[in-house]
Amino acid sequence: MGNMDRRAGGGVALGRRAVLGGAAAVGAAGMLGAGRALAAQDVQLPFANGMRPVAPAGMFPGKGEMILQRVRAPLLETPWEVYRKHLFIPNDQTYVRWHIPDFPTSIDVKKYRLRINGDVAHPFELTLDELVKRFPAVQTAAINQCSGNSRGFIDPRVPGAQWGNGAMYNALWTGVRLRDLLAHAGVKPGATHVAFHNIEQLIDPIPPHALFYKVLPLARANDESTLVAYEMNRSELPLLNGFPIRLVVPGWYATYWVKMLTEITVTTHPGTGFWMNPAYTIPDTPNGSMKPGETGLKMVPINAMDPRSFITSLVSGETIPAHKPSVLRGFAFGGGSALKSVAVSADNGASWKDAALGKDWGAYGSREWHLPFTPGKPGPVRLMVRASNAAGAVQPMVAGWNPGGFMYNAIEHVDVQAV
Ligand SMILES: Nc1nc2c(c(=O)[nH]1)N[C@H]1C(S)=C(S)[C@@H](COP(=O)(O)O)O[C@H]1N2
Ligand SMILES: [Mo]
Repeated sequence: MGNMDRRAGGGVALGRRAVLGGAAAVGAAGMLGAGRALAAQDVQLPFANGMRPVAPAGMFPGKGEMILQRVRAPLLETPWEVYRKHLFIPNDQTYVRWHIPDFPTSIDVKKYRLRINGDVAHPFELTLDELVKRFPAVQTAAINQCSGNSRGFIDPRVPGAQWGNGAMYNALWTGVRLRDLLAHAGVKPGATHVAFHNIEQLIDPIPPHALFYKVLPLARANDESTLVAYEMNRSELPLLNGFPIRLVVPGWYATYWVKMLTEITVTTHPGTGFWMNPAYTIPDTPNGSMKPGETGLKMVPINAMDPRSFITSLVSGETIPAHKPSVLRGFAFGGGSALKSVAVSADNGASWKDAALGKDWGAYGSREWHLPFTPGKPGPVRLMVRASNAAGAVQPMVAGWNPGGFMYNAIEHVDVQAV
């Protein structure tokens, strides 16, 4: 146990307090909203059949007001207003996505174990306290984005959660490097993949083929950015976002970010479970894009994200004074590689102006942008925003299409009126 005495720095005091602070106990009935009236309030997501109820603060444990996509298993969307106010999304308003209806509504942190096994020389297991104390703590900003974020905008529409843009959040993650855990176990030569299991399998008679487990290529698991995280925005993880520990795979879609992680198994197998294949696969084409109805394409597991950018200082329908200087603002991220540039067009994409970028939180986090803008003559103005990343990906005018409705990243716009 080479790391036995090593104490991690900075975030760990918080981590220990959070992890040792006791069980996150929640009544099952309260959690699932049974017997609680929904709010009288609705919100209209900007697509056909986009009307959704708003879940009031407290309907779900640890969560404020959220757009209610589904009660069980919970699908909760972050209201757009939240992104207008925060670059790091507060823990009580980060979106929530579970696949399997029965997952624990309380966690006994004393009994919780993380096992590392499979094709390794020294399988081992850790209590949460050991995980925090024995391995160095790392902090990184990263976007958690559902593969199906913005699915409601995909044309032609496809089945699945009809999210608006609220199935993403930028957060500061604290945890240990997965590769430190793997190195400690000693990965055997010939291993190619790492499988991640979670607590759901322990509590429910789920048929094995339906278990939610995910598999990463060994190289991605060993990337220095991949973490087993125990804090989000310097607090313990909200129960619904994976308390007490989850996988964080910066730059890759959140389907790999296994919550309530219990077991890490090194293997020679890419994984056959439903949630690896056929679910969460994309055509092996640029941007995972194909024509509706096209056949014969090779399907591969979804992987790195594409760049996206948003305007937050204005929303469609607002009026702005003509001829008066103002500053446009928003946020952007690069996806699988660092954000390179953000540009704005006020003439339907004929010309673009580069925006200034705010603080760089690292390749995988969100970044603010701003650009001075003076509307010309009175009348309608469409403002578009477009991001590009270090790998050369640029947001397209029209989103790609695939049957899963994944990877939507078209150029966003707001329609305002200069008066
Ligand atoms: N244990 C577990 N982990 C999971 C899932 C799940 O259903 N169970 N869903 C995955 C998917 S598809 C997404 S989009 C993210 C959502 O993370 P969040 O709930 O923190 O937003 O969790 C991932 N990790
Ligand atoms: Mo997802």
